[in-house]
Amino acid sequence: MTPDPDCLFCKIVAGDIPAEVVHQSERTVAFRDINPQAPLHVLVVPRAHEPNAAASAQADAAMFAEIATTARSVATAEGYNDYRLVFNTGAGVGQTVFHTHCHLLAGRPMTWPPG
Ligand code: IU
Repeated sequence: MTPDPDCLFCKIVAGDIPAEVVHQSERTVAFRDINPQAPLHVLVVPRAHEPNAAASAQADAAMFAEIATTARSVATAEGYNDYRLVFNTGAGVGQTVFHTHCHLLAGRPMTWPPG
């Protein structure tokens, strides 16, 4: 597992940049988004650097399940049964950090389709 020296989330995973970490496991880290879009807005990231969710799934098929169960644990611990998970994949749909991350959002009404 090689961190990308230019990757912000690799630096957060390494503890080189501070973040409010709410959950950690051997393979994942979950921390509060710096610009929250809901009362609960946490990013669940694999420690291993991959640029997006598909690349993480290809590298490690079990990673999606681990991200989903981590997100559920965080939501439950914060008192939410209902929540939304989002993987932006590609700059064209708003991905700005190219280290796989799952947005966990909860605590306000949400519309569909998303904007
Ligand atoms: P996106 O799906 O790539 O757009 O999401 C990146 C998220 O990373 C976005 O919600 C930012 O607010 C968040 N973020 C962060 O939590 N801490 C940071 O230092 C930076 C971005 I830069």
